[in-house]
Amino acid sequence: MASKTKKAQFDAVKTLENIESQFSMVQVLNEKGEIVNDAAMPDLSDDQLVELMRRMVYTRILDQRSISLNRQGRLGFYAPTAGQEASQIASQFALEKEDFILPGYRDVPQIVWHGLPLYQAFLFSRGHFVGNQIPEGVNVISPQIIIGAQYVQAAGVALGFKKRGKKAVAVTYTGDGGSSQGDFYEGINFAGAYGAPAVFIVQNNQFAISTPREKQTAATTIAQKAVAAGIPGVLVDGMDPLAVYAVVKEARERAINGGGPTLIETMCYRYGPHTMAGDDPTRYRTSDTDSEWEKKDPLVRFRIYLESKGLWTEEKENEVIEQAKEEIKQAIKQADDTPKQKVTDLITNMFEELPVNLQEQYEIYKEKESK
Ligand SMILES: Cc1ncc(C[n+]2csc(CCOP(=O)(O)OP(=O)(O)O)c2C)c(N)n1
Ligand SMILES: [Mg+2]
Repeated sequence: MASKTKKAQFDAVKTLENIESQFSMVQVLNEKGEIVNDAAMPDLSDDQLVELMRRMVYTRILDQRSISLNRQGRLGFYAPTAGQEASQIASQFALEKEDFILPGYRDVPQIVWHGLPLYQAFLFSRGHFVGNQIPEGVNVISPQIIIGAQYVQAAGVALGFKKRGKKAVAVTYTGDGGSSQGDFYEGINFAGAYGAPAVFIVQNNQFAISTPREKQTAATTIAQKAVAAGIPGVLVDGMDPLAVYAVVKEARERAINGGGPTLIETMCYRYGPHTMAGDDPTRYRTSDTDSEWEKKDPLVRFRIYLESKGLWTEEKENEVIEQAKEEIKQAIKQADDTPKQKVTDLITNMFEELPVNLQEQYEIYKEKESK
C-alpha cells in the first residue's frame, strides 16, 4: 500500500545541474590576440584572414559614418553595430552566396557583405521602398523590426531548401531579448522537428534596450534553449572572429549534410546606444562595464594576431579606412540621387491590382505628382 509520506523517486531540480559544463564558451583567439584552442582553429588562408579583418575594420567605419549621417538627418532608423563585428562579420564570412540571410534590424552589415548594395541599405534606413527591392541573386530579405519574427521565417526558408534538395542554409539573427519571444521557440522547434538546414544565431549583447540579460531569462545560457528543441546548441565568444567563424562553419556543414539546425549564442556587447532614436546607455549600464568589454574588442585582438603573423600593418588599416569612407560617400550620394518616393509608389508597390477606392486615390495623387 502506498504511504502518504512516500518520498519522490525523482529530483527535478537535479536536471539543472552542470548545465554550464555542456555550454562552456568556445574561444579560439583570446583578448591578447593569442590562439588558445588550436583544435578549433578554422581552416582559413592568409588572404581570407586579411579579408575578414578588412571587412571588420570597414564595418566599424560604416557604423561611425552611419551614426554621423543619422545625426545630420541624412539617415533614418539606425541601430549601431560597434562591438558586434566578430558576431556579425565572421558569421556571414562562413556562408556561401547561395545561403539565405534573414536579419534583424541591427544586422545590416551581414546583408551588405552578402551582396545588398550599400546605397540600398541607406534607403532602407530612410524608409524608401527601393531599400526593400533586393536584387535578384542576393539571398537576403530586409531587416526585420518585429523581434524574433525572422526565426519562424528562417525555419520555412530552410525547409524549402531541404524539400528542393538544395545544399544551402537559412541563417537568422536575433538578440538576447529576442530569445524570449514565442517566435524564437517556434522557429527552432519547427526546424528541429523537420531537420531543416537552419543556423539560428542569438547575438547576446547583454541588453534588450535597457533590460539586462539577467532579467531576460532564468536560463544560465541562451545556447541551452536548443536542448528543448532537440537540436545542438553552442555558446561562443562573440568578440572572437575565429571562434565565431569556426562554429558557424561547423553548423553550416552539419545542416547541409542532413544534420538539421543549430542554435548559436554569441557573447558580445554593443558599445553604442540601442538605436539612434534617443536611448541613453549611461542610464542602464556603467562605464566600468563598458571598458571591461572594450578590452575584449574583436578588432584589437584580431589586429594583434594578424600583426604577429606579418599579415597586417597600420598602413594597410589606413588604406581600408580611406576606402570605406570613399565608398560610403558614393553610396550616400547614390541614395540621395534616387528619386524621392511618391504616394503612387506606395500604392503600386503594395498591390498588383488596385481595389476601387485605391484606384481613385491613385488617380488623385498621380495628378498631384505630375505638377
Ligand atoms: C515583437 C516586438 N516587441 C517589442 C519590440 C520593441 N523592441 C525593439 S528592440 C527591442 C529589444 C530587443 O533586444 P535584443 O533582442 O536583445 O536585440 P538588440 O537590440 O540588443 O540587438 C524591443 C523590445 C519589437 N520591435 N517587436
Ligand atoms: Mg540584446
